[in-house]
Amino acid sequence: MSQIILIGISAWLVVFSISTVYAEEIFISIPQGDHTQQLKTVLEWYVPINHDVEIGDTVTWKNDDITGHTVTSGKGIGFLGDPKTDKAQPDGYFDSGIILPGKSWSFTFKEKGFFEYTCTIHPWVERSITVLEPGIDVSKNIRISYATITTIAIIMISIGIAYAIVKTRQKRAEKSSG
Ligand SMILES: [Cu+2]
Repeated sequence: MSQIILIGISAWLVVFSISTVYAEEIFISIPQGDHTQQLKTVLEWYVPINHDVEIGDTVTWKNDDITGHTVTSGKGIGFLGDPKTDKAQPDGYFDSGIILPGKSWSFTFKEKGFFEYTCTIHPWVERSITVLEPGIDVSKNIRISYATITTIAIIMISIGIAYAIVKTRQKRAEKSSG
């Protein structure tokens, strides 16, 4: 019985270690009309303001608009900001430079955190990427990292091995006494 549990846990571990190796590529559209300040709220209905990714994932932005845009980390000017007087505040973490219509640009996130970005040409654009530890979403608010799963699995394997050793010793003791 304990052998079956051990095999099960080992298989589970292998599956999870494989899935951490394959980082994903996430595609985000720079929507058509993004150069129009008046469309900001409307466009956010179909391009979410925030995207959750995992460490190691690559995000590719594709410019589906008719003018050039940038994907620049930092703060925009806010909904009520005036692009004539206010400017975006890049923080230097990433900057695509101008992405022409139809072109794409990618960035691989190697550290976890919350990263806001804007467009230096259209600074009312304010979106973000949340980089999470690789893991599994248990619910909307709970996320278990692979590190936690691995720790639990190692503890369970240790218990399984200890149980198997005790059982084997018991059997030997029974044989020698009987
Ligand atoms: Cu833009």
